[in-house]
Amino acid sequence: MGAFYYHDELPGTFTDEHNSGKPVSLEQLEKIGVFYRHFETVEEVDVVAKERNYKNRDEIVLSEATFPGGPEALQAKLEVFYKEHLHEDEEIRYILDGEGYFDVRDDNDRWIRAKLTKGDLLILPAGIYHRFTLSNSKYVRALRLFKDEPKWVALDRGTDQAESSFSRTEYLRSVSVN
Ligand code: KMT
Ligand code: NI
Repeated sequence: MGAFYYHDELPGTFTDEHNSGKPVSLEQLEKIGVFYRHFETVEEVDVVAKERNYKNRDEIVLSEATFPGGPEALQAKLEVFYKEHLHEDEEIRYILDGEGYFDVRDDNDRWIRAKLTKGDLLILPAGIYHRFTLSNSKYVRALRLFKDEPKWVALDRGTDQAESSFSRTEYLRSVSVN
């Protein structure tokens, strides 16, 4: 089951839990356009994907044992995923096995951490700043669902491309009318 809380913002290894002890409700997440569901089967994921017109998906495995290039290459990949960024399209993540943390910015620019394990599904709206990391168990297998062509492009916070992107403008508009 998903667990949602404010990140403690303390220094240290980013794969640590960083639980501040301040919980976050699903209503709070919805206000910033983030949706959580728990599904036992991929068939249930398929229903959501169909409803929302998703056309593509892939499966990603992040583990020290199987990552091409080994543990160092995995660590480098994790650092990329942990850089604060946005995407131009909404996207769905569904955890098939293992666990991971998605951090999303709330409306006061504070980090909310979503700890996801097997069966958890998260919908991230286009234009929200976020980042991802494995936990200390260093293993996840997940489905990544894309509306159209897989868009791997991550626009890093602080760059003009991110700040002035259509998705960012639209995202800020959508949360301000909530
Ligand atoms: C993202 O959008 O940052 C990711 O897809 C991270 C990896 S998915 C387990
Ligand atoms: Ni991302």
